[in-house]
Amino acid sequence: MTLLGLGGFPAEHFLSLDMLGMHGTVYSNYAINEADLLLAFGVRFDDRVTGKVSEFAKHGKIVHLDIDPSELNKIKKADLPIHGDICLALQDLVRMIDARPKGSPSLTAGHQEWIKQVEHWRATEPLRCEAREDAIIPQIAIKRMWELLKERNMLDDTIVTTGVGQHQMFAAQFFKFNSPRTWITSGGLGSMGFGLPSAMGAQAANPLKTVIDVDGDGSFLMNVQELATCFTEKLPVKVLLLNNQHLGMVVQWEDRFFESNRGHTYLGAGFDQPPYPDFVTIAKGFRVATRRITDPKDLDEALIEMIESKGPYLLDVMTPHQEHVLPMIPSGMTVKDIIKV
Ligand SMILES: Cc1cc2nc3c(=O)[nH]c(=O)nc-3n(C[C@H](O)[C@H](O)[C@H](O)COP(=O)(O)OP(=O)(O)OC[C@H]3O[C@@H](n4cnc5c(N)ncnc54)[C@H](O)[C@@H]3O)c2cc1C
Ligand SMILES: Cc1ncc(C[n+]2csc(CCOP(=O)(O)OP(=O)(O)O)c2C)c(N)n1
Ligand SMILES: [Mg+2]
Repeated sequence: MTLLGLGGFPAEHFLSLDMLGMHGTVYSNYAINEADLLLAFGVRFDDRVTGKVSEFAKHGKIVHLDIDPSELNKIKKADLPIHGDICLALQDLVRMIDARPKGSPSLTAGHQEWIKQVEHWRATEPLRCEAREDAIIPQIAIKRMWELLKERNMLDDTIVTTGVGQHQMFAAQFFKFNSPRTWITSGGLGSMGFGLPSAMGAQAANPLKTVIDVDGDGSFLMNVQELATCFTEKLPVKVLLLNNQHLGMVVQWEDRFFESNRGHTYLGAGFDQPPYPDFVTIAKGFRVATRRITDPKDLDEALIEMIESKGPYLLDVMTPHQEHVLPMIPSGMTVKDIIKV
Protein backbone atom coordinates (compact mmCIF):
# COMPACT_ATOMS: atom_id res chain seq x y z
CA MET A 1 0.00 0.00 0.00
CA THR A 2 1.05 3.58 -0.59
CA LEU A 3 1.04 6.05 2.29
CA LEU A 4 -2.38 7.25 1.20
CA GLY A 5 -3.68 3.72 0.71
CA LEU A 6 -3.05 2.53 4.28
CA GLY A 7 -6.22 1.00 5.72
CA GLY A 8 -7.42 0.02 2.24
CA PHE A 9 -6.38 -3.53 3.08
CA PRO A 10 -6.19 -4.75 6.70
CA ALA A 11 -2.64 -4.30 7.96
CA GLU A 12 -2.96 -7.32 10.23
CA HIS A 13 -3.92 -9.65 7.34
CA PHE A 14 -1.16 -12.14 6.60
CA LEU A 15 -1.02 -10.99 2.97
CA SER A 16 -0.47 -7.35 3.93
CA LEU A 17 3.02 -6.08 3.19
CA ASP A 18 2.37 -2.70 4.80
CA MET A 19 3.70 0.44 3.12
CA LEU A 20 6.08 0.49 0.16
CA GLY A 21 8.35 3.28 -1.01
CA MET A 22 10.97 5.57 0.55
CA HIS A 23 10.06 4.68 4.16
CA GLY A 24 8.14 1.52 3.38
CA THR A 25 8.99 -1.91 4.72
CA VAL A 26 11.94 -3.80 3.31
CA TYR A 27 9.65 -6.74 2.48
CA SER A 28 7.16 -4.69 0.46
CA ASN A 29 9.94 -3.05 -1.54
CA TYR A 30 11.63 -6.39 -2.20
CA ALA A 31 8.29 -7.89 -3.24
CA ILE A 32 7.49 -5.04 -5.66
CA ASN A 33 11.00 -5.28 -7.07
CA GLU A 34 10.79 -9.00 -7.76
CA ALA A 35 7.12 -9.40 -8.63
CA ASP A 36 6.24 -10.82 -12.04
CA LEU A 37 3.04 -8.81 -12.12
CA LEU A 38 2.21 -5.50 -10.44
CA LEU A 39 -1.45 -4.52 -10.28
CA ALA A 40 -1.20 -0.78 -9.65
CA PHE A 41 -4.81 0.21 -8.96
CA GLY A 42 -5.67 3.82 -8.06
CA VAL A 43 -2.08 4.90 -7.48
CA ARG A 44 -0.01 7.43 -9.39
CA PHE A 45 3.63 6.34 -8.97
CA ASP A 46 4.71 9.26 -6.81
CA ASP A 47 8.49 9.73 -6.56
CA ARG A 48 8.38 8.73 -2.85
CA VAL A 49 7.07 5.38 -4.03
CA THR A 50 9.21 4.72 -7.08
CA GLY A 51 12.60 6.25 -6.28
CA LYS A 52 14.50 5.95 -9.58
CA VAL A 53 11.58 5.40 -11.97
CA SER A 54 13.50 3.44 -14.61
CA GLU A 55 14.51 0.83 -12.01
CA PHE A 56 11.16 0.61 -10.20
CA ALA A 57 9.31 -2.71 -10.67
CA LYS A 58 11.55 -3.32 -13.66
CA HIS A 59 11.31 -7.07 -13.48
CA GLY A 60 7.55 -7.50 -13.83
CA LYS A 61 4.66 -6.49 -16.03
CA ILE A 62 2.58 -3.54 -14.86
CA VAL A 63 -1.19 -3.20 -15.08
CA HIS A 64 -2.11 0.39 -14.22
CA LEU A 65 -5.75 1.26 -13.56
CA ASP A 66 -6.70 4.91 -13.01
CA ILE A 67 -9.86 6.98 -13.35
CA ASP A 68 -7.75 9.89 -14.65
CA PRO A 69 -6.46 8.97 -18.12
CA SER A 70 -3.66 11.55 -17.89
CA GLU A 71 -2.03 9.42 -15.16
CA LEU A 72 -1.66 6.42 -17.46
CA ASN A 73 1.85 6.13 -18.92
CA LYS A 74 2.67 9.50 -17.34
CA ILE A 75 5.44 8.46 -14.96
CA LYS A 76 5.76 4.72 -15.44
CA LYS A 77 4.95 2.99 -18.70
CA ALA A 78 2.28 0.34 -18.14
CA ASP A 79 2.18 -2.94 -20.04
CA LEU A 80 -1.57 -2.75 -19.69
CA PRO A 81 -3.04 0.70 -19.01
CA ILE A 82 -6.74 0.67 -18.06
CA HIS A 83 -8.86 3.78 -17.82
CA GLY A 84 -11.76 3.29 -15.41
CA ASP A 85 -13.30 3.47 -11.97
CA ILE A 86 -11.73 0.90 -9.69
CA CYS A 87 -15.11 -0.12 -8.18
CA LEU A 88 -16.56 -1.06 -11.56
CA ALA A 89 -13.30 -2.50 -12.86
CA LEU A 90 -12.89 -4.83 -9.87
CA GLN A 91 -16.51 -5.98 -10.18
CA ASP A 92 -15.87 -6.75 -13.87
CA LEU A 93 -12.68 -8.60 -12.97
CA VAL A 94 -14.48 -10.75 -10.40
CA ARG A 95 -17.21 -11.53 -12.96
CA MET A 96 -14.58 -12.57 -15.52
CA ILE A 97 -12.88 -14.80 -12.97
CA ASP A 98 -16.20 -16.39 -11.98
CA ALA A 99 -17.05 -16.97 -15.66
CA ARG A 100 -13.92 -19.03 -16.33
CA PRO A 101 -14.83 -22.54 -17.53
CA LYS A 102 -14.88 -25.31 -14.95
CA GLY A 103 -11.54 -27.10 -14.74
CA SER A 104 -9.50 -23.97 -15.64
CA PRO A 105 -6.14 -23.92 -13.85
CA SER A 106 -6.25 -22.34 -10.39
CA LEU A 107 -5.28 -18.67 -10.42
CA THR A 108 -3.24 -19.11 -7.28
CA ALA A 109 -1.37 -22.22 -8.40
CA GLY A 110 2.34 -21.60 -7.99
CA HIS A 111 1.84 -18.80 -5.48
CA GLN A 112 3.04 -20.90 -2.55
CA GLU A 113 6.73 -20.45 -3.32
CA TRP A 114 6.22 -16.71 -3.71
CA ILE A 115 4.33 -16.38 -0.44
CA LYS A 116 7.07 -18.38 1.31
CA GLN A 117 9.64 -15.98 -0.12
CA VAL A 118 7.68 -12.95 1.06
CA GLU A 119 7.24 -14.54 4.51
CA HIS A 120 11.00 -15.01 4.65
CA TRP A 121 11.64 -11.34 3.86
CA ARG A 122 9.05 -10.28 6.41
CA ALA A 123 10.54 -12.49 9.14
CA THR A 124 14.14 -11.47 8.48
CA GLU A 125 13.63 -7.76 7.76
CA PRO A 126 10.87 -6.52 10.08
CA LEU A 127 10.38 -2.86 11.01
CA ARG A 128 12.77 -2.25 13.87
CA CYS A 129 12.81 0.04 16.88
CA GLU A 130 14.50 -0.36 20.22
CA ALA A 131 12.92 0.85 23.43
CA ARG A 132 15.16 2.91 25.72
CA GLU A 133 14.98 3.23 29.48
CA ASP A 134 16.09 6.85 29.50
CA ALA A 135 13.86 8.28 26.78
CA ILE A 136 10.53 7.78 25.05
CA ILE A 137 11.12 6.60 21.51
CA PRO A 138 8.49 8.01 19.12
CA GLN A 139 7.92 4.64 17.46
CA ILE A 140 7.21 3.06 20.86
CA ALA A 141 4.77 5.85 21.80
CA ILE A 142 2.77 5.10 18.64
CA LYS A 143 3.04 1.33 19.02
CA ARG A 144 1.84 1.47 22.64
CA MET A 145 -1.04 3.78 21.68
CA TRP A 146 -2.09 1.28 19.00
CA GLU A 147 -1.86 -1.64 21.43
CA LEU A 148 -3.88 0.18 24.09
CA LEU A 149 -6.58 1.07 21.55
CA LYS A 150 -6.62 -2.52 20.32
CA GLU A 151 -6.95 -3.90 23.86
CA ARG A 152 -9.95 -1.63 24.30
CA ASN A 153 -11.47 -2.77 20.98
CA MET A 154 -11.36 0.82 19.77
CA LEU A 155 -9.33 0.47 16.58
CA ASP A 156 -12.24 0.51 14.11
CA ASP A 157 -13.61 3.62 15.83
CA THR A 158 -10.36 5.54 15.87
CA ILE A 159 -9.23 7.97 13.19
CA VAL A 160 -5.60 9.08 13.09
CA THR A 161 -4.35 12.21 11.37
CA THR A 162 -0.80 13.59 11.19
CA GLY A 163 1.38 16.57 10.45
CA VAL A 164 4.30 16.07 8.08
CA GLY A 165 7.67 14.70 9.05
CA GLN A 166 9.21 11.82 10.95
CA HIS A 167 6.18 11.45 13.26
CA GLN A 168 4.02 11.00 10.14
CA MET A 169 6.23 8.18 8.87
CA PHE A 170 6.43 6.55 12.32
CA ALA A 171 2.63 6.63 12.49
CA ALA A 172 2.40 5.06 9.02
CA GLN A 173 4.82 2.33 10.07
CA PHE A 174 3.79 1.54 13.64
CA PHE A 175 0.03 2.16 13.77
CA LYS A 176 -1.54 -0.77 11.94
CA PHE A 177 -4.60 0.42 10.05
CA ASN A 178 -7.13 -2.34 9.52
CA SER A 179 -10.00 -0.44 7.95
CA PRO A 180 -10.45 2.27 5.31
CA ARG A 181 -10.98 5.90 6.27
CA THR A 182 -9.23 5.59 9.61
CA TRP A 183 -6.06 7.36 8.39
CA ILE A 184 -5.84 10.92 7.12
CA THR A 185 -2.45 12.32 6.14
CA SER A 186 -1.02 14.81 3.71
CA GLY A 187 1.11 13.07 1.06
CA GLY A 188 2.21 14.61 -2.23
CA LEU A 189 2.68 18.25 -1.24
CA GLY A 190 2.89 17.19 2.42
CA SER A 191 1.61 20.25 4.26
CA MET A 192 2.87 20.74 7.82
CA GLY A 193 0.01 22.01 9.96
CA PHE A 194 -2.44 19.52 8.44
CA GLY A 195 -2.83 17.34 11.53
CA LEU A 196 -5.00 19.38 13.88
CA PRO A 197 -7.49 20.90 11.39
CA SER A 198 -7.96 17.56 9.62
CA ALA A 199 -8.55 15.88 12.99
CA MET A 200 -11.15 18.52 13.80
CA GLY A 201 -12.93 17.92 10.49
CA ALA A 202 -12.88 14.16 11.07
CA GLN A 203 -14.20 14.66 14.61
CA ALA A 204 -17.02 16.98 13.47
CA ALA A 205 -18.07 14.38 10.90
CA ASN A 206 -17.68 11.47 13.35
CA PRO A 207 -18.70 12.77 16.78
CA LEU A 208 -18.70 9.30 18.35
CA LYS A 209 -15.23 8.29 17.15
CA THR A 210 -11.90 8.87 18.83
CA VAL A 211 -9.81 11.17 16.66
CA ILE A 212 -6.09 11.42 17.35
CA ASP A 213 -3.70 13.84 15.69
CA VAL A 214 -0.21 12.33 15.84
CA ASP A 215 1.78 15.50 15.36
CA GLY A 216 5.29 16.94 15.34
CA ASP A 217 6.25 20.07 17.27
CA GLY A 218 7.05 22.00 14.08
CA SER A 219 3.85 20.95 12.31
CA PHE A 220 1.58 21.43 15.32
CA LEU A 221 2.83 24.98 15.85
CA MET A 222 1.56 25.99 12.41
CA ASN A 223 -2.11 25.69 13.38
CA VAL A 224 -1.95 25.65 17.17
CA GLN A 225 -4.56 28.45 17.38
CA GLU A 226 -7.16 25.87 16.35
CA LEU A 227 -7.12 24.57 19.92
CA ALA A 228 -9.52 27.46 20.50
CA THR A 229 -11.93 25.96 17.96
CA CYS A 230 -11.63 22.57 19.69
CA PHE A 231 -12.57 24.26 22.95
CA THR A 232 -15.40 26.46 21.69
CA GLU A 233 -16.92 23.84 19.35
CA LYS A 234 -16.43 21.06 21.92
CA LEU A 235 -14.42 18.89 19.56
CA PRO A 236 -12.75 16.25 21.75
CA VAL A 237 -9.72 15.84 19.46
CA LYS A 238 -6.63 14.26 21.04
CA VAL A 239 -3.11 15.35 20.10
CA LEU A 240 -0.21 12.96 20.58
CA LEU A 241 2.61 15.46 20.17
CA LEU A 242 5.95 13.81 19.43
CA ASN A 243 8.07 16.72 20.54
CA ASN A 244 11.71 16.35 19.49
CA GLN A 245 12.38 20.12 19.53
CA HIS A 246 13.47 19.86 15.91
CA LEU A 247 12.22 19.78 12.33
CA GLY A 248 13.11 16.13 12.64
CA MET A 249 12.67 14.96 9.07
CA VAL A 250 14.94 17.73 7.81
CA VAL A 251 17.44 16.98 10.60
CA GLN A 252 17.49 13.37 9.40
CA TRP A 253 18.46 14.49 5.88
CA GLU A 254 21.06 16.87 7.36
CA ASP A 255 22.53 13.98 9.36
CA ARG A 256 22.49 11.46 6.53
CA PHE A 257 23.40 13.58 3.52
CA PHE A 258 24.78 16.98 4.69
CA GLU A 259 27.30 16.15 7.44
CA SER A 260 24.85 17.24 10.18
CA ASN A 261 24.98 20.90 9.12
CA ARG A 262 21.99 22.52 10.79
CA GLY A 263 19.90 24.99 8.75
CA HIS A 264 17.56 26.45 11.37
CA THR A 265 16.14 23.01 12.12
CA TYR A 266 16.48 23.31 15.90
CA LEU A 267 13.28 24.78 17.35
CA GLY A 268 14.13 24.90 21.06
CA ALA A 269 15.50 27.72 23.23
CA GLY A 270 18.80 26.02 24.13
CA PHE A 271 19.72 22.50 25.15
CA ASP A 272 20.00 23.55 28.82
CA GLN A 273 16.54 25.14 28.70
CA PRO A 274 13.10 23.63 29.31
CA PRO A 275 11.14 22.61 26.18
CA TYR A 276 10.30 25.54 23.91
CA PRO A 277 7.67 26.59 23.13
CA ASP A 278 5.87 25.42 26.25
CA PHE A 279 2.98 23.55 24.63
CA VAL A 280 1.52 22.64 28.02
CA THR A 281 1.15 26.30 28.96
CA ILE A 282 -0.23 27.06 25.50
CA ALA A 283 -2.84 24.29 25.83
CA LYS A 284 -3.78 25.50 29.30
CA GLY A 285 -4.24 28.98 27.85
CA PHE A 286 -6.78 27.49 25.45
CA ARG A 287 -8.37 25.53 28.35
CA VAL A 288 -7.42 22.24 26.77
CA ALA A 289 -6.46 19.39 29.12
CA THR A 290 -2.78 18.60 28.85
CA ARG A 291 0.27 16.86 30.26
CA ARG A 292 3.96 16.53 29.40
CA ILE A 293 5.93 13.30 29.78
CA THR A 294 9.61 12.50 29.41
CA ASP A 295 9.94 9.21 31.30
CA PRO A 296 9.06 5.94 29.52
CA LYS A 297 7.54 4.70 32.80
CA ASP A 298 4.77 7.31 32.46
CA LEU A 299 3.91 6.49 28.86
CA ASP A 300 1.09 3.96 29.28
CA GLU A 301 -0.68 5.84 32.03
CA ALA A 302 -0.52 9.12 30.08
CA LEU A 303 -1.75 7.48 26.87
CA ILE A 304 -4.71 5.99 28.74
CA GLU A 305 -5.49 9.36 30.30
CA MET A 306 -5.47 10.91 26.81
CA ILE A 307 -7.59 8.16 25.21
CA GLU A 308 -10.14 8.25 28.02
CA SER A 309 -10.40 12.02 28.35
CA LYS A 310 -13.83 13.37 27.44
CA GLY A 311 -12.75 16.66 25.88
CA PRO A 312 -9.81 17.81 23.75
CA TYR A 313 -6.41 16.73 25.12
CA LEU A 314 -2.79 17.48 24.32
CA LEU A 315 -0.18 14.92 25.36
CA ASP A 316 3.26 16.49 24.97
CA VAL A 317 5.71 13.58 24.66
CA MET A 318 9.37 14.61 24.71
CA THR A 319 11.34 12.41 22.32
CA PRO A 320 15.01 12.31 21.25
CA HIS A 321 15.77 14.01 17.96
CA GLN A 322 18.45 11.46 17.10
CA GLU A 323 15.88 8.87 15.96
CA HIS A 324 15.83 8.29 12.19
CA VAL A 325 12.98 6.92 10.10
CA LEU A 326 14.22 3.64 8.68
CA PRO A 327 14.26 1.87 6.35
CA MET A 328 14.94 4.57 3.80
CA ILE A 329 15.47 4.50 0.07
CA PRO A 330 17.22 7.82 -0.58
CA SER A 331 15.54 10.13 -3.07
CA GLY A 332 15.97 9.03 -6.69
CA MET A 333 17.65 5.75 -5.72
CA THR A 334 16.62 2.11 -5.86
CA VAL A 335 15.74 -0.77 -3.59
CA LYS A 336 19.41 -1.85 -3.79
CA ASP A 337 20.37 1.39 -2.00
CA ILE A 338 17.99 0.85 0.92
CA ILE A 339 19.37 2.14 4.25
CA LYS A 340 18.49 -0.28 7.03
CA VAL A 341 20.52 1.01 10.01
C1 LIG B 1 7.59 12.99 4.33
C2 LIG B 1 6.85 12.14 3.35
C3 LIG B 1 7.28 10.85 3.08
C4 LIG B 1 6.56 10.02 2.23
N1 LIG B 1 6.97 8.73 2.05
C5 LIG B 1 6.20 7.87 1.38
C6 LIG B 1 6.52 6.47 1.30
O1 LIG B 1 7.51 6.00 1.85
N2 LIG B 1 5.67 5.66 0.65
C7 LIG B 1 4.52 6.14 0.03
O2 LIG B 1 3.75 5.34 -0.51
N3 LIG B 1 4.22 7.44 0.04
C8 LIG B 1 5.02 8.31 0.72
N4 LIG B 1 4.66 9.64 0.78
C9 LIG B 1 3.42 10.07 0.12
C10 LIG B 1 3.63 10.34 -1.36
O3 LIG B 1 4.21 11.61 -1.52
C11 LIG B 1 2.27 10.30 -2.12
O4 LIG B 1 1.38 11.21 -1.55
C12 LIG B 1 1.61 8.92 -2.11
O5 LIG B 1 2.54 7.90 -2.34
C13 LIG B 1 0.52 8.89 -3.15
O6 LIG B 1 -0.26 7.75 -2.97
P1 LIG B 1 -1.32 7.28 -4.05
O7 LIG B 1 -0.68 7.21 -5.40
O8 LIG B 1 -1.94 6.03 -3.52
O9 LIG B 1 -2.46 8.39 -3.93
P2 LIG B 1 -2.88 9.64 -4.83
O10 LIG B 1 -1.75 10.55 -5.05
O11 LIG B 1 -4.10 10.17 -4.18
O12 LIG B 1 -3.28 9.00 -6.22
C14 LIG B 1 -4.44 8.24 -6.36
C15 LIG B 1 -4.66 7.91 -7.83
O13 LIG B 1 -5.86 7.13 -7.91
C16 LIG B 1 -6.72 7.65 -8.90
N5 LIG B 1 -8.11 7.37 -8.49
C17 LIG B 1 -8.84 8.04 -7.59
N6 LIG B 1 -10.07 7.50 -7.50
C18 LIG B 1 -10.11 6.46 -8.36
C19 LIG B 1 -11.10 5.50 -8.72
N7 LIG B 1 -12.33 5.52 -8.18
N8 LIG B 1 -10.78 4.56 -9.64
C20 LIG B 1 -9.55 4.53 -10.20
N9 LIG B 1 -8.56 5.42 -9.92
C21 LIG B 1 -8.85 6.36 -9.00
C22 LIG B 1 -6.38 9.14 -9.00
O14 LIG B 1 -6.70 9.64 -10.30
C23 LIG B 1 -4.86 9.13 -8.72
O15 LIG B 1 -4.10 9.00 -9.90
C24 LIG B 1 5.39 10.51 1.58
C25 LIG B 1 4.98 11.83 1.81
C26 LIG B 1 5.68 12.63 2.68
C27 LIG B 1 5.20 14.02 2.93
C1 LIG C 1 4.33 23.98 5.28
C2 LIG C 1 5.57 23.14 5.15
N1 LIG C 1 6.78 23.71 5.27
C3 LIG C 1 7.90 22.95 5.16
C4 LIG C 1 7.81 21.62 4.88
C5 LIG C 1 9.08 20.76 4.74
N2 LIG C 1 9.18 19.83 5.86
C6 LIG C 1 8.80 18.53 5.76
S1 LIG C 1 8.93 17.70 7.17
C7 LIG C 1 9.52 19.04 7.99
C8 LIG C 1 9.86 18.99 9.47
C9 LIG C 1 8.64 18.71 10.30
O1 LIG C 1 8.96 18.89 11.66
P1 LIG C 1 7.97 18.37 12.79
O2 LIG C 1 6.58 18.77 12.48
O3 LIG C 1 8.51 18.78 14.11
O4 LIG C 1 8.02 16.80 12.60
P2 LIG C 1 9.24 15.76 12.90
O5 LIG C 1 9.89 15.49 11.59
O6 LIG C 1 10.15 16.41 13.90
O7 LIG C 1 8.52 14.57 13.44
C10 LIG C 1 9.64 20.14 7.12
C11 LIG C 1 10.16 21.48 7.49
C12 LIG C 1 6.50 21.07 4.72
N3 LIG C 1 6.33 19.78 4.43
N4 LIG C 1 5.40 21.84 4.88
MG1 LIG D 1 9.74 17.79 15.46
